[in-house]
Amino acid sequence: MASEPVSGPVTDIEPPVSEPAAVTQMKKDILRVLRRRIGKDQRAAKQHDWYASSILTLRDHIIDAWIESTQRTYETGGKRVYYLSMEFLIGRLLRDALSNLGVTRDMERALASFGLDLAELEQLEPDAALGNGGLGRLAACFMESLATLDIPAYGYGIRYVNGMFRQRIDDGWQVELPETWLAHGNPWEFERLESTYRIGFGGEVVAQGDGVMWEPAEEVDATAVDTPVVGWRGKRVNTLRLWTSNPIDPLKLDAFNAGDHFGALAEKVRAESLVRVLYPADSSPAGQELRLRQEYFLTAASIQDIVRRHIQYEGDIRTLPSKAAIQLNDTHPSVAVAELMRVFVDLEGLEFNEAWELTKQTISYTNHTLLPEALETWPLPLFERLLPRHMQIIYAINSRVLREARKAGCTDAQIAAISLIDESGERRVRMANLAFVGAHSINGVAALHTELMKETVFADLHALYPNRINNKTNGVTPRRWLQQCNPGLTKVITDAIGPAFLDDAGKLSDLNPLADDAALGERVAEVKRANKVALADYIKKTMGIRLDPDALFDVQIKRIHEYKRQLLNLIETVALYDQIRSHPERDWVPRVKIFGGKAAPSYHNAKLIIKLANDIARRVNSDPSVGGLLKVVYVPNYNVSLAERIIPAADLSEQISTAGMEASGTGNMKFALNGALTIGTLDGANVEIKEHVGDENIVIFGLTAEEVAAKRAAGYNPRAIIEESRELGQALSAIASGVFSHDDPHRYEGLVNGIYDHDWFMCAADFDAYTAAQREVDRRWEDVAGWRASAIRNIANVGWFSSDRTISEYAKDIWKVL
Ligand code: GPQ
Repeated sequence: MASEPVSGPVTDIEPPVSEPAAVTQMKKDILRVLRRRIGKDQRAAKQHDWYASSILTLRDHIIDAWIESTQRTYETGGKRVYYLSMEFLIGRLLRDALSNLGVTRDMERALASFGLDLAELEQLEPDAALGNGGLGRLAACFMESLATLDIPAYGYGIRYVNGMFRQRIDDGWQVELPETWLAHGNPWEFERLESTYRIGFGGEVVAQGDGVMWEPAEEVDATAVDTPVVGWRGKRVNTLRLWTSNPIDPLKLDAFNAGDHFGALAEKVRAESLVRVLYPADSSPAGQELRLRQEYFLTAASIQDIVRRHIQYEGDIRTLPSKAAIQLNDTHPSVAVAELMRVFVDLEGLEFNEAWELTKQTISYTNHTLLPEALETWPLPLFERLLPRHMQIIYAINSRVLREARKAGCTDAQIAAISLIDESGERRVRMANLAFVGAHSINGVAALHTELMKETVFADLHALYPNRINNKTNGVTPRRWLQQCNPGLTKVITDAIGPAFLDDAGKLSDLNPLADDAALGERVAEVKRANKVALADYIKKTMGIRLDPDALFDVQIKRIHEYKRQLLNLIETVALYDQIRSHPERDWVPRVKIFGGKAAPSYHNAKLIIKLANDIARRVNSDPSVGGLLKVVYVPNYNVSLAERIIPAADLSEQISTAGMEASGTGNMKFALNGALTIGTLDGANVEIKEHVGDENIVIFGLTAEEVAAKRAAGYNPRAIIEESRELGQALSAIASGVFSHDDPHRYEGLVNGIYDHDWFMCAADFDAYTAAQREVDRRWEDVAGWRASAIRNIANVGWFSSDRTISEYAKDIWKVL
């Protein structure tokens, strides 16, 4: 559809006889919205006007259920869940809302009657990319499952004006551009000026009566902007409440009148900079003052909102834990522990001891990484300058905790590890320890990760408080990650086992008895092929690369991080390229290696890995001697919407992190749900995926977490391993000597030397096992019926990884709301 006026009758929307009443109504509604709210008639409307009208029409459907849901919670006095997260990686909402309300078909038909294609309009919606990767996407899946399970919940986050950057690949290098997702307004959101709270920074603590009071030096206003979150079948609509910041005094008129036009606006600029951009560092703390300000801004606004709501309806702050469960998504909002204490003690006048018990009962914390460099700490002087009262409270909590530790017989070394203050160098506040001591529940995100939490980062805290750590294996919403992104497969499954799995993903297991059914295998394969053709078309159109849809689509899409080992995959790709050229007579399985992902702008090696992937792609794709047996594609600007295109088209899912380093992974679940086989290490949730799908339906390789740790302890020598493995040595020297980088032959020397010298992520140690596993994949692929049966067994057995299951565990064990 071009952006041209739609021809045909303008006002005549008399329904054809066969048209359902809902469609007729939808058509009327869209036209009314187009006229009244967009200010256009059918002749003048452009694509974007139709898109906005469709969303606003749908939004009207949602509002009634939203108000009803909120009302119901007030009336029943139910406990609410508050999910505090610096990231919500939502993606597009139109298809999600249509599908969950069950009106996709109606909307399609209504739009078709105006000559419009819903699928095209959907492409106009920008991704809401208020997150980096797994952690933010998990929060989005959780919001959807909370609504689906009819649990009253608020997500609290920040309305970043610029979310995750847009990635362009220029000559193979990543270039970061600001993503302006709000440029055309956001039809989903509602600004709530009445929910505005003052947030302070800096200043000093002064005596007041018996106690003290914080007098901040600077203040900004936090205003709520709400987005409805529709659950499956529209049962409940919850609220995602994102905070935006406003200056208290937007224009200093005296300064302006005195000619200082910039100074007059300084406060506005300062307030706006707070929510300007999402920090693009994944699994590594930004360490900058603005980030701490953002964290406090989110936390303080949310806590005020929670407390205000509680006092308004319950009257007594002491009953907060029975009406509110606050979940901290990683340590980013963990200053909530000190903030809630400040509210209880300084503002509500409670005793410290009582406040402390209430705080712990209200708060719980999820840990998402064990990487020591990823654990957030703040320099004490910075923390104290920005949040002087919170610093005092943290000291008070610390002295209490350390007294308990002393009483329990902890050694000095244990006490040093438990302390909220890291005294080993420049003194720093440890946010993970603060979250741990201030929470009644600390959970990991996969079984292995949770066990490692107990043994490593939290060993001493766990010994002191042995009942707090628990596991909640991650999940993904099957609505977005099966039904919406893969309607073809959804239809095939429904035809095979009926629709019950739509309401309970566990029922996908009804596919198990049919796994070897040739007819079903055929249909699943047809859908997969159609998805691969669609992806190939997209790649042809956007990148000019032609792909063979009958080749094995081998996909690694995720943030670029050394521990995720895209480099291992690339080295194996080079080795395979070499093998194909040396032995063209062999029966190679045609492969397409698809990569995608963003690197943190300051992460040098990650950016170099992107360049390497692109250098390899250029060389391999233009080499006629591989004869189309190998293609390498780096898809630019990987995001939620691209994941929705790529995952349904994947045959093989690469989950190859160094064992012990990926807390869970959630992409692994999405791929399996869409019938891809996994090649992976025994890391994160891969371990549990293997248990669910069965050893024959997954390809596991490499060192275990235990072996990795033992090897490190024993003194790992990658050079010796490389000398033993001809293939690895050859691939590494090809990369290091500039075979893929004629324009700058030394480009990858440093990267390759890192593998020879320390190889922290053990690419060398796992290389031979990985190549062997890849050849095992080839063998399985050649057994067409066997592969199809495996794909079906993957789909059948990963229903457990639905975020509905995860959320119901949180609800029962941690929040006590089910
Ligand atoms: N994760 Cl700490 C992120 O995406 N960002 C982060 O800053 C941290 C963790 C991921 C983690 O790496 C994955 O293994 C998990 O599956 C994901 O969080 C959700 O738990």
